Amino acid sequence: MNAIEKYEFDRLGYIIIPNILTDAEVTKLSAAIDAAEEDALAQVDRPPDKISAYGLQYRHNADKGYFVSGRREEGNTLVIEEFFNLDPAFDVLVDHAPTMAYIRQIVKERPTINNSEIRIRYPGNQTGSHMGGPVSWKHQYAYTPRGIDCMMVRMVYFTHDVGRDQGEFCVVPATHKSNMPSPYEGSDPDKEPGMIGLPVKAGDAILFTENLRHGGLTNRSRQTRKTLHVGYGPFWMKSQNHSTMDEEPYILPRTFARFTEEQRLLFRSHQSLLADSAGDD
Ligand SMILES: O=C(O)CCC(=O)C(=O)O
Repeated sequence: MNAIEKYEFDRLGYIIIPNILTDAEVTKLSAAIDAAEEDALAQVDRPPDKISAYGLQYRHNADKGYFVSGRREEGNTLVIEEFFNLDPAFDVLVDHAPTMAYIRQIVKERPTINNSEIRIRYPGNQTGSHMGGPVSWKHQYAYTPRGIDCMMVRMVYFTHDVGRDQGEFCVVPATHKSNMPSPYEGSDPDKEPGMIGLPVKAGDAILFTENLRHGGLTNRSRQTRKTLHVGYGPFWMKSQNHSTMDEEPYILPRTFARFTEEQRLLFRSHQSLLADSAGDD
């Protein structure tokens, strides 16, 4: 993270990072997302296995180790959580050196991955505005004697271009520093004053603090928008996926087995480290 990126992240609450993925990574991840979508669509007509605290209905594929909500239809989103279990093609994003160079600068305690979702937004879909201003301790942005000192942050990776009216990820810049919640009625990001869409190219990523007000503008195109979202926070923060909220990281033994020690550490919470050291006695 160079001095300009640091300044802009502090000032605005997000930065766009061009070309953080190589062309080869984009091709491989894009194919893996398409395969994950087809796999998940086969689950969505079953009765739900789990209902989140927000009322989202999830189907659990226990064999492949993911949870899916939503369905493929105009105006809807398919969200596949815990996608690292699904396909080794996604392993490249675990301990991804260019990503970690950013994360280590803004999460000051040992960072772990607390959220992983494939977000597939069909034409007509939008993501309602949320966050900004005073938020839960889990999402706070702070500047302390250690510098930028975030709780949860997220990296959104793009494997295809997202231009104007194609369901851009959107933000109200600088609301991570606001002292008040948004006073505007509703959560329609298309109508919210100050909300701006962020067009990007394949291979780019957007890094933002969860304290920032954000969402997704309506996808007015015929292109389905597909993105990979990976959340980070201090090691003692538990899962922030809606399907496994505040539980220990949900990584299948076979996923863990193929990881390097550095990759494993990104899923080792405080509790699992304590359990490991108890086992050493
Ligand atoms: O990409 C979007 O449509 C919104 C994503 C979002 O809200 C998030 O990653 O927290």
